[in-house]
This record gives sequence, structure tokens and C-alpha cells, in this order.
Amino acid sequence: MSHPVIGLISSLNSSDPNLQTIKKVVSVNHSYVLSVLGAGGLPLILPPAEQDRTIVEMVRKVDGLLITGGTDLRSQLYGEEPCWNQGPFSPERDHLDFVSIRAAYEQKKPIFGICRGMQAINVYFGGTLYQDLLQEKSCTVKHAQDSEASCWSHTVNISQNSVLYPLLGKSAKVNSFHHQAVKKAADGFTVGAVAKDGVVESIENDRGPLILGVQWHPELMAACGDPAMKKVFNFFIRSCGK
Ligand SMILES: [Mn+2]
Repeated sequence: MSHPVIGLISSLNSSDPNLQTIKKVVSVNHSYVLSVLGAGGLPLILPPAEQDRTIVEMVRKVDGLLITGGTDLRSQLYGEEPCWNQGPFSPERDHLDFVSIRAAYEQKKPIFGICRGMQAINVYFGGTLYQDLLQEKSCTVKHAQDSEASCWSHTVNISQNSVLYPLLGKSAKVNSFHHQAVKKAADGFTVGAVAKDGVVESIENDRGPLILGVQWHPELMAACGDPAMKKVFNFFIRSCGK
């Protein structure tokens, strides 16, 4: 079997917010690359592009799309003005996410969203987000861990109907680096995993080629050899096989 080509959505970063756009850096955390390679996929990094049709053509070159983590989405994308704790957003990244999700969906290619990537999928298909979990009284689990990224910090309960259930069972140990979360899941999507405080930790589509999102960072655990999270990547790469 040939190795599926996986498009990795990149971010446009700069350590200095005053840097001109031309000096910014297109980047993908190495752990995504390692996790895709480890599962037998061929990672291909997709940069932002001004024209929609350029992004559509890039997506045509891949067998599946991995929407990586990143900054907060612009809140207006789900119809809200920003709250005080809205983090910096990236218009280039918002554009890249939405056009590539649309293209992969239309081209019937599997999509895997991680952290911001899951939130982008949910918002693209019409769902909403909590802008800041710290404002939610019911949110009693610490979702922004201070510990090492490869360490798990909270647990999630997985529904029996989820694609994650055969891989992880009814409960999984996950890391957590988010202050936003899915509020209303988009139509056509089901919540697959929740934290003990009810915060949504995964969503998946009800039918069609796989669209899966997880709120934690399996790539940071898989790249350090975590067997459970390696299974998640193996499952995604298998889904992208021709
Ligand atoms: Mn969490």
C-alpha cells in the first residue's frame, strides 16, 4: 500500500508582533510531522495563500487534511464580539482553515482537527465556541495544564458510538492546552468525548468520509511514544489510504 499524503495546515508566526508580514515564518510543530510519519503517512506542509483556488489546488495534492492547533479563531466567525480574554487571532490562518476544510469536504477527503483545528471544523460547519472557559462556572477541570506537553493531565469519557471508542475504550488520559471549547456542535456532528466537567473534547461527523476533531494534543503524546495516541494517528492515516 502506498503512503497517504497528509496536508498539514501551517501557521504564520512571528516572535515579534511588530514584524512586517513579509518576515513572518510558516511553521508546523515537529510533533505533527513525527506523528504522521510514525503512522505511515507522508506529511506535506500547506502554507497560507491569498487566493482560494491556490488552497483548493494544494488540497487536491493530498489524501487527507490535518488541521493543526494554533491561535484563537476570530470570534465573529461564529457571530460573537470578542470577550476580554480572546487571544490574538490570525486572519491568514482563519482563511487557510476554512478554505482547506471546504475543499477537503468537497473532495471527499478525511479531515482530522486538533485543538484549534477541531474548533475551526466546528465553526466552519456552523457550530459555536466558548470564548473563554474561565468564565464558565461549570468548568471545574484545569484545561490549560502547566505540566510537560507529553504528560496527560485530565481524563475524557468516550461515547460508545464514537470512532475513538474502539481505539481508546470508554476513557482516555489526555493533555490539555486550551481556554476555548466547542459550545454547540455543528449540525451533522456528534460529540464523541467529554471531560468530567462536560467540556467537549471531541466531535465527529455522522456520515461521509471521516471528519474527526479532538480538543487535546495527541501529536505531543504520540511523538513521545504514547501507545493510545499512536492508535489515533494510525486510524486517521488508515482512513486516508487509497
Ligand atoms: Mn481539555
